[in-house]
Amino acid sequence: MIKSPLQIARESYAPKMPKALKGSVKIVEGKETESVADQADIKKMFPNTYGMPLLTFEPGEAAPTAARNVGVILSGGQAPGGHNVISGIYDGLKKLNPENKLYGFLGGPGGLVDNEYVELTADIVDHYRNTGGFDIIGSGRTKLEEEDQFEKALVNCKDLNITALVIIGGDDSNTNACVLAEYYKAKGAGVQVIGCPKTIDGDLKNEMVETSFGFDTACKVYSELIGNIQRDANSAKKYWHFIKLMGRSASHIGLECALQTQPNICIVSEEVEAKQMTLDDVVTYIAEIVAKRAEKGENFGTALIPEGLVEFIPAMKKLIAELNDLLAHNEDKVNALEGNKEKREFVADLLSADSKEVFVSLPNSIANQLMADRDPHGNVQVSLIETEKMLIDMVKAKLKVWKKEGKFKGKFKGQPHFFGYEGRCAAPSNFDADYCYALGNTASVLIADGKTGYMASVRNLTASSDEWIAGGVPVTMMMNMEKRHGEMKPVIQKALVRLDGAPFKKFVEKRDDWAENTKYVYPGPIQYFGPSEVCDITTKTLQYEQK
Ligand code: FBP
Repeated sequence: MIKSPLQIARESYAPKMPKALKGSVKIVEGKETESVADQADIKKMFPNTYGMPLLTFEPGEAAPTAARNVGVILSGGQAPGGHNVISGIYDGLKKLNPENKLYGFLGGPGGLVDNEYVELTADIVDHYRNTGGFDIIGSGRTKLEEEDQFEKALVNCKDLNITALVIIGGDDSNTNACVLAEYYKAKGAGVQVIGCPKTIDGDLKNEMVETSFGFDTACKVYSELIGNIQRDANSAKKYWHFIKLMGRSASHIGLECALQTQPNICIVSEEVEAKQMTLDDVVTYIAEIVAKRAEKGENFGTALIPEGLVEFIPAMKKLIAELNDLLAHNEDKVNALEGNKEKREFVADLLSADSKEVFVSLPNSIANQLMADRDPHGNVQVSLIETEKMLIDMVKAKLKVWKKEGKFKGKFKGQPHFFGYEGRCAAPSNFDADYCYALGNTASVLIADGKTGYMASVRNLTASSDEWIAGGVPVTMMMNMEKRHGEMKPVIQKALVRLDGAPFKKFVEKRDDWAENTKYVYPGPIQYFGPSEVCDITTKTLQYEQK
């Protein structure tokens, strides 16, 4: 590996740890838990892992543990800090017993089923400390959900004498981790399963998991870029920049970046849905701000667009749900058709009247993107839908009409951007480096104590890292029943932006001022060395949520 000077300097950064994880750990059991909803159904499906108590770590005496082998998997989209979770598990295991071994399954959950692995030794782990990416073992989106996969994985674990697995993933992967934990516990397989909350999207959070790792770094990278664009916009004064931001469903990333950079517009999908806005309402809202700024001669601006917007516009949501069912049931027929035009016509005829009207009114490029392949979890791949371009075209068309009517006198030139992949593998901020290392260490303690069906949890994150509270939360506690592929399934409840939450309310207080006036903030790049108030700063979302 050829290392950059920053990578070399950063290798020796020692992540800051919560007090309870610095020495030996005592585990304190809290009260028994219930799932967030649908308790009876979840309890029935997870008889062995339901209702387990919350766990908190305190400094204490640790009993010596026998040597054991552990496996780790990185699942789903990359998120800054994954390598530190692994180094945290590795160091935690070695601290418990130097004979402990860590195996990394390659390419995500698929590696566990296909028995592709590498033993993670100090020689390997040391090169990846405090670096971004998941390239130490790779990641993948294979869904671990079939009994056949669980059995194959068990054979592979037995071969390597692995008695515990750590699955580092988002809500879907942790749901599957819990199903696997239940399955192994039910059959007395002797393999524990522990989850770790990962995703830049920030939508795996609840009372016990304050944020998923990677959100902090990704938002800081995007905010730096947005700030740079805003400075360019304010210098040249000739473009409106439409910036789509990653985050498959929730708008946490967009909202956080808005709080950091104060753009002229930030659309929040959850608000669009709550207000039952149509696509035309969204376009009108944007066009009105463009027109208002133009009256002052400000023919420039920035608009942040969440990646998942199309799925939150009620009519589009209905259309996408129908498309999901319809494409699942007619996959072969659709694939057999030659061109996109034929596919669109075939699909349009199978839709309800309302959805057909919406579908045929969409630009062809967007309709084609909506028909494209789902990911293995059945989700539309919203990062492939060019919403930012669609909105530029639609705003332009509306302003053209308003110009004729004398309602718009300015100029409008749109520049589309999509910030997604460039934020997912950045070198983790101090926050993510520390948080992930603590999560990894926490996982190793849960393993040593024989726990299964738990997610590593590190809380109190706006306090100094010394005061962070580490422990474990039963995954079943986060579950509810949701419809997936036409069937009700137990899944971890996705945390969307709460319109009654402090971050959104803060944004609403300011957004009209930011829309009309130019109040940009330029956050600059993530700082790894320097004053703590710059280097260790947390997201505004966490700051406002924990006030
Ligand atoms: P995870 O939920 O797996 O962390 O993935 C998040 C994400 O970055 C989304 O924001 C985005 O929609 C998606 O991954 C893109 O997926 P892919 O890497 O498969 O293109």
